[in-house]
Parts: sequence; C-alpha cells; structure tokens
Amino acid sequence: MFDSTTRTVVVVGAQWGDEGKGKLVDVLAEKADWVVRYQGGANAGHTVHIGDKSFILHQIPSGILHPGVRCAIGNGVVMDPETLFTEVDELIADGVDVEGRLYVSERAHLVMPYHKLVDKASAASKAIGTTGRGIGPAYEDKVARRGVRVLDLRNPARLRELVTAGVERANAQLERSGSDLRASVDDTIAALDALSPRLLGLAEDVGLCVHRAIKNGAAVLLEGAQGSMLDIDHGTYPFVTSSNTTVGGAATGVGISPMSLQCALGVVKAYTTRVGHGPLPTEFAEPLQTQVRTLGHEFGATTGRARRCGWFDGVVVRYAARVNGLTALAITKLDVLDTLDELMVCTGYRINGEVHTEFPADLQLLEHAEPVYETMPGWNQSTQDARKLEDLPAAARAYLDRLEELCETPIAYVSVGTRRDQIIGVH
Ligand code: 2SA
Ligand code: GDP
Ligand code: MG
Repeated sequence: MFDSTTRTVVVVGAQWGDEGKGKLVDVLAEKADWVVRYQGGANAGHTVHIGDKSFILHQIPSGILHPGVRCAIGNGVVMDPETLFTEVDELIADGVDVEGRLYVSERAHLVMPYHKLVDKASAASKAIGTTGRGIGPAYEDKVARRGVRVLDLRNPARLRELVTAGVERANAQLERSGSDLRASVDDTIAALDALSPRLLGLAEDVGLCVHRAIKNGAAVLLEGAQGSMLDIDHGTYPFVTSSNTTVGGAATGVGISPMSLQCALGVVKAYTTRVGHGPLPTEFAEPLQTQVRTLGHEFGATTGRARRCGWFDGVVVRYAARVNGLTALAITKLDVLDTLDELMVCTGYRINGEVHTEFPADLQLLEHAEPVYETMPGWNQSTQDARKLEDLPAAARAYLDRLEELCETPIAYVSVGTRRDQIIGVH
C-alpha cells in the first residue's frame, strides 16, 4: 500500500466490524511510521497473531507490535484510561516496548466508570446489544458539550465540577433503569487521580504531531474500528455504534485535513458477520450458522459474544465502497469457506416485488427484504498455504473476481489465515 507517493492510508471495516482490520493494520504497519486510531474506544477488539502469540488490541493501535512505529489515540476516540493501562501493562509483560512511542490526544474524551455503569444498565443499550464499554454514554456527553477530556486532568477543580455533574446525571439514569448500582464522585476522582500522572505523560496534540509527520513524508496509517454499517450516520441506525467509523471520521478523529488522505483500504470478510442486534439480510439459518461460526471462530474479541454469520452481501460492500471512497479491498477469511460445497453471493434485495441494489436508509424496508442470490461453486481445498493468486483454486479465484466486480473496487489483499504470512498481495 505505502510507496514513495502513497503516504497516508486509512484502513476501514466495510461490513459490521471484525473484518480482520487488526491483521491488515499489522501487515501494513511494517512500512508505516505512525498508526493512529480515530474513533470508537475499548469496544473494539483487533486481533493480531504473531508466531504462537495472539494479541487483542482494544484501544492501542495495532501498529504497536512493530518496534519503532509511533502509535496514537486520536481526539475522536473515547478513551477508557483504566483499561488503556491494563492493555499497556499486558503488552509490556509480553515483551513489547511501548515506552516513548504511544501518544494520546489531549482532546480525546474520557470514558468514565459511570458511563460503563449506565451502558450496562440501560434498556436502550440492551436493545442494540452494545458492548457495555460505556461508548454511547461517553459520546452522548461529548456531543452535549459536558464531557471530560484528557486535558481536564490538568485542572483538578474543573475535573471535580465535571465529574460531580456526570455522576449526578448517571445516578439519575441508573435509578430510572431500575439498577441498584450508583457511581460516587470521590471514587471516580480517586481512580482518575491514580491514573492521571501516567496518562498526562502520554498526552499530546496528536493532530499537530500527525500533521508534521505527514509534512515530513512519514507513512501514516489511520486505523478504523467497528465497520461502515455501524457508522452513526451511514450504518443501520439505530443499530450502530456512536461514532463515524467511515473514512470521513478518520480526518476529524485524528485532527488532520481530509485532503491529506490518499488511500482507503476496505477490509471485508469473504462472508458477513455482525455482533449485536439489527438487520443482517444474508444471515444463515441453522445448521450453516453454527458451521460457519465454528469454522471462522466467530466470537467477539472484546465480549466473547457469538457473532451472527451470513453470506457475502454485495449490496453492503458496494455501499461501503461508495460512502468511504474505497480505493481497494482486502478480502479476509477466504480459508473459512474452504470446505463449503456451494457459496451464495447477495447481489440485491427483493422488497415488495422490486429488486433494490442500493442499501436502503429505512430499516423497515429491510424487514421485508429477501436477498437475491447468485450461487457459485465451492473449491473444497485448503487455501491456507496460498501466497499468490495463482496458488488459489480456480473456483476461489472466480469467487474473488465476482466480489471485485460486485463491489466495483479492486482487491489488493486476500487473507487466508490468521498469521502474518498468510496473505496474498495482489498487484
Ligand atoms: P457500542 O458498544 O455502543 O459500540 O455497541 C453498539 C453496536 O456496535 C457494535 N460493536 C461491534 N461490532 C463488532 N465488533 C466490535 N468489537 C468487538 C469485537 C465486539 C465484541 O471485536 O469482537 O467483542 O462483542 C464492536 N464494538 C461495537 C455492537 O455489537 C453494537 O451492535
Ligand atoms: P477486527 O476487529 O476487524 O480487527 O477483527 P477481529 O480481530 O475482531 O476478528 C477477526 C478474527 O479473524 C480474528 O480472530 C483474526 O485472527 C481472524 N482472522 C483475520 N484474518 C483471517 C483469515 O484470513 N483467516 C482466518 N481463518 N482468520 C482470520
Ligand atoms: Mg473486532
């Protein structure tokens, strides 16, 4: 992806998350100078396998596993300081040198303990199937202009004021939800005081750092979390997360100009998954549901929840290609389909007798949508050792060709296993 002219790349999920962004970021980070997260928070779970070790990154950019790469958490992220340092300490225990190369935007909003209590207790969160990591309540406070930012830790009086108001509001919400749990101002302040020196040690003007890096010709990778169909504006609202997961959010979430973004790599599974509630038009029935979930180990990397699986949905990925302006696709988990006799690919939705090829905004329409499928032969052969396109069986190549055509976007990578080396670069 990176070369002498391509210096800023966004990696974005083009389905409902868990497409394998962590793996692609790890692969691309080999040539990056900076990797920056731009939205979401500890709801993300980005998995990277190196040798026999497996790392799940929640808030720290997946580039951290490459020595020397600078990693930053942008202003668009809602940052949970408690779990950030758990993550940092786990990496250090695994021998990863984090010192001096992890930065946190001083403008990033903090996820407070009371945000997590509210998220776990509220009926609205349950209806959506949130991760319970306090993401929605933290973004609510941000948008309502009453959030706590990293820089507020420098001002104890202001911090206490913001926390007191936040705790009061959270306790009222908890009471309304029928929860017995309550947040406490003193406990919240004490927890922040304990983390504050360490966190302020990482605080930076991340937008400025990345701007300067770009000006100096650095290779900068912006790492999206969740997926395009979970975007607050473009996703399956209200069954979405609370941030702009799409490329538009990358510039605002890092604090650089959208004009500086050069490439957008959309990561997509060779099939579809979603975790949490909401529409998934191509969802499998049993026994295929359990079969593919087992083959693909489709369980949430943060919560362990079973992911819902379905056929590849061309309407979804073509929509994501448009909204993000994808310049290329990375197709992951092709190997998971190795043992299936036949594959189906969704090319449109039949709604009230009419075929729609554009993803509808109104979810009520989707309730009556019947996917229109094309059937393609399987390949019944392992693809895990393929390292170039010619190593793949002809039926797998035909499948990829059809995905490329349907999504109107060229394929740049095909991933055929969890390991770093199990990838095909398409030139
Ligand atoms: P939230 O917690 O407010 O962001 O939840 C709102 C919706 O967004 C979905 N969401 C996700 N979907 C896929 N993967 C995510 N990360 C974890 C993973 C999920 C897990 O990597 O596996 O472990 O369960 C993620 N984060 C948020 C969520 O399911 C809701 O539908
Ligand atoms: P992310 O949130 O997009 O980074 O994805 P997750 O880490 O939540 O989920 C992707 C899962 O698929 C992880 O367990 C990865 O190790 C795994 N994975 C990634 N690429 C491949 C692949 O090509 N084949 C297989 N079998 N697994 C993969
Ligand atoms: Mg994930």
